[in-house]
Amino acid sequence: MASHMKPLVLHAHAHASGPNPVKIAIALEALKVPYVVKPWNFGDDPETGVKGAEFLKINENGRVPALEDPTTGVTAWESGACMNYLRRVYDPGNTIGPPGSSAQDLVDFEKWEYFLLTTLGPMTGQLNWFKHFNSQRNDNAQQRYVAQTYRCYDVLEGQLQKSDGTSILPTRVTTVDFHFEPWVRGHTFAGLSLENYPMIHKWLGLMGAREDVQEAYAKIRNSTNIVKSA
Ligand SMILES: N[C@@H](CCC(=O)N[C@@H](CS)C(=O)NCC(=O)O)C(=O)O
Repeated sequence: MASHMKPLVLHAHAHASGPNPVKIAIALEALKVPYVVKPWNFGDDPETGVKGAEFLKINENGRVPALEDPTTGVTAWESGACMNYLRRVYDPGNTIGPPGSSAQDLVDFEKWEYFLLTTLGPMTGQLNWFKHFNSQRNDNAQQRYVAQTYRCYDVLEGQLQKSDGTSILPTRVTTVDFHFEPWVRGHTFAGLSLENYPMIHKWLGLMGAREDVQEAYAKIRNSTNIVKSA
């Protein structure tokens, strides 16, 4: 990357517990794009909270990730939009985008991206909510989201068989893998097991061994410029 470019600002959660900012950090690491992580608390503290006035100026939806690029003046939020911005602007050689260029290749890329964004991610998110955060115990809701998340794992397991567990789209790792990585890595927090998912287990091991993945987690975990705790 050009040495004169200003680092991008990745807005993330202060305690690195949310999966969505991690995806974007992995892509930034993979592309060797300079960035800093700005951590925010959950909640509505006006200065430090994702639902507070300062952060709502960046993302009116009050969620992380958000991504600011001082070189181009672009602000993005929604991890899918952040990811595709990075691909368009910082991956001219298409090293982490669709592995092929046919109409089918492009649809394949998008369908797995959307499957994570609309289905596996939200089902796991709801499971985490009912398991860890809902003020009332609701076994019925929890069971539904366990079943739905495992159903997504079934689908992912089948897809990974095509590459013998090396990448979600056959032939190479793409941003689709980056989208799935933190959600699947969080399976233990969600109370799920990979015992019946050998391909997912293998893929997660390979992803976790990558330098860009390790750096992404470390950088978000070590981000400290938060003003105060909520
Ligand atoms: N669809 C959004 C989801 C973003 C999201 O839910 N982020 C979580 C952290 S992983 C968050 O900011 N939660 C704080 C809140 O809901 O107040 C995306 O893909 O970026």
